[in-house]
Amino acid sequence: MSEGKLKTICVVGLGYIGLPTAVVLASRGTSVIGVDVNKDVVAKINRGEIHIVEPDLDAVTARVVQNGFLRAATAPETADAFVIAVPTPFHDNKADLSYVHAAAASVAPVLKPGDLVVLESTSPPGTTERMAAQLASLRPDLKFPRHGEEGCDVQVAYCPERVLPGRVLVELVENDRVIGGITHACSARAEELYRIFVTGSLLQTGVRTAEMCKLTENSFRDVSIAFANELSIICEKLGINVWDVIRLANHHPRVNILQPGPGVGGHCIAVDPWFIVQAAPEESRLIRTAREVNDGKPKYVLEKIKTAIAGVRAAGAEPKVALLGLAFKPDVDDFRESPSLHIAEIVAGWNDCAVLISEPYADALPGALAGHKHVRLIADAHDAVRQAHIVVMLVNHRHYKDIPVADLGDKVVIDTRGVWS
Ligand code: SAJ
Repeated sequence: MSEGKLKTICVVGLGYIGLPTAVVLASRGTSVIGVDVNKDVVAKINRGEIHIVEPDLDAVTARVVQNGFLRAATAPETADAFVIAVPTPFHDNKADLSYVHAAAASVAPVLKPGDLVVLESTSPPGTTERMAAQLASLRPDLKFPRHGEEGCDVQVAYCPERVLPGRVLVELVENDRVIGGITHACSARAEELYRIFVTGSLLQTGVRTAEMCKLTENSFRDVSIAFANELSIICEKLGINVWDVIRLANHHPRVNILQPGPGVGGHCIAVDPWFIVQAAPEESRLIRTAREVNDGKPKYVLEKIKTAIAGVRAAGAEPKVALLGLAFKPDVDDFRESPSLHIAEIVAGWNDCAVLISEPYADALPGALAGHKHVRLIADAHDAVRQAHIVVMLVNHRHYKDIPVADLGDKVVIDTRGVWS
């Protein structure tokens, strides 16, 4: 077993995490092979272009591809370390680990003694050890780690990503990382990899603790947002401005309440708590309830829109509803698991009002919104607001900051984000 410098790194999965990781590694002068099963994504990256929106990522990608440090391919190639950053969706109350298994199977044939394999994908506790066992069955000629057994040919670790979409290039470098090796030697080798680009602390621990840590972080945030969302419904019932309550309560030195919204979206916070519920269903009462509170928020917003539409119609007008924002959160182009998109699709499906959609990150109407005569994408948000009887603020994109409050004058305003409240 030779464990020299990590000169070549293969990143498997070039999505929202894998691509920035590959690019940042390459920007430190490491030779990186980025792997994705999607040929179009591979071709695009090899032209120095990117397929996601993330501040500054385009310029750095263009540079590292041009200077030869990053090359994309459709299959893994020989390298010193492999970083697996593929999706782990949640279907039918179960984590779907098929992409992790497929990625591990694709890496297995090119592994050699001294290599490191790190799983970054969010996973239920035990996944990394199962992945190591899968690699061992595919490569019986190599010794893979098992708990407590040092002296392996290939090191295997789990290191969750913790970056916030919209701030990925900064957080990839500055955030502390939890590194869970199957053995101490695995953790130490993985630390060498992350030291190439991370300036934050590298915190070594056991593999299952690292897996649970990732799920815990996102569940903590989900529970906190559920508290804010529940508070918003309580305050509305009591005729109290929830945004004032939160702002003032947060002056207490030990209180830090998050912001209510139209629901919780994205592929992490709205999903990861279910991994914990799946692992310990009886014991996860608070975590499950928080998920239910956050999942219930879009329905609450929809009821308000329905009442507003009925009010406009009762006053003798044909209702026009402006929906501002479809993304799962401000200033990103990501519509996955977006409560705002879900709300827009349901309003469009009612078929009883004109729907004027504003979404600065969409060139065309996504999903089930396309193809309806009564649903239009309006490029200028001011224009959508001016035309509408009902204005629903769903995503506080920075583009909406300069909508004059005076334009809202006689309209029914449903402000789920507290922009004008
Ligand atoms: N949201 C609120 N109120 C808030 C904050 C967020 O309603 O006060 C909503 C957002 O609008 C969005 C959802 O929650 O719909 C999730 O957004 P987010 O900004 O909280 O988180 P994500 O999903 O973009 O990223 C999270 C981060 N995790 C934590 O903050 C603990 C990030 O660090 C993780 O790397 C990422 O999940 C991930 O990949 O797991």
